[in-house]
Amino acid sequence: MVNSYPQALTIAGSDSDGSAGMQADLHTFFARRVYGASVMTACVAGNSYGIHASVPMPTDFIDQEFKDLADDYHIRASKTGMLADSALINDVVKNYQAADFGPLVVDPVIMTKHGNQLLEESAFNTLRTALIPLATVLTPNFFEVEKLAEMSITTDADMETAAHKLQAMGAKNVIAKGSHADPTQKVVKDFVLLESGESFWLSEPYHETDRVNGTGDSLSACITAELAKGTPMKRAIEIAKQFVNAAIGSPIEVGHKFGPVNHWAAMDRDFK
Ligand code: PXL
Repeated sequence: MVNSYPQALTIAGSDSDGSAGMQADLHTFFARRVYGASVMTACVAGNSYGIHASVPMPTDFIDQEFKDLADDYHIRASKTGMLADSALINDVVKNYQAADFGPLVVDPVIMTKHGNQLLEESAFNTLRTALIPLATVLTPNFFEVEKLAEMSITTDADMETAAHKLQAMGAKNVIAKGSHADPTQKVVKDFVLLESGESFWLSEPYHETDRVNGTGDSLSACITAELAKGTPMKRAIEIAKQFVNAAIGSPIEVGHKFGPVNHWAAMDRDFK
């Protein structure tokens, strides 16, 4: 018997230590039982101490990666991760629009948790004007919400205003991720604004651990995997938040400093 699995695509950078980027996306697709394809946009050399080198892929190579998938595969949902610069964003936009790659989850990767810049400052506007309007879902972290909405956030009301600003840029659904900078906080709260105008906060316990590499990648990849299966948007977002919470809550000993999240702990779980 031949089994059939929905196919999803990550358009992202490779992270050599496997903790973030494309590798975290593919782990997540696997854990949610979705077949994962990848368009590699850049290559990053790093480990749990940080990123030490980064090279973008040539755009004609990226064009070929997209063409090969369009010619053969049936991609039901896609996500973007690290896109490095304006030329790369424009190239990804061109290729995404040239074929049917399903709904698009945009994780607007700008900087790692440890301060390595993964998107040139000069590309922020290209991200806003060329990519965000294509986003079925936009998944900025706290820092990216502030950068993209061009405002500082201190209250829940600020976060709600910023999410509406991002939706006004063209993203259909927005999940604006809350801060986890305070080691005494009890929960991490994300604000969700759906295409219908419905909005709500999602809250999960805060875990005090350094093993959180790949959190944002895994959240956006989990939403992508669920959309590939046909899960409704609100449910896809709820599952993703619980998936990431489970992956953070059960650390594994990989790397000596800022280790990866644990996709096994989150695998095949029935989330509420
Ligand atoms: O987690 C953000 C991220 C995305 N993409 C790549 C990365 C990282 C963080 O390290 O290396 C390639």
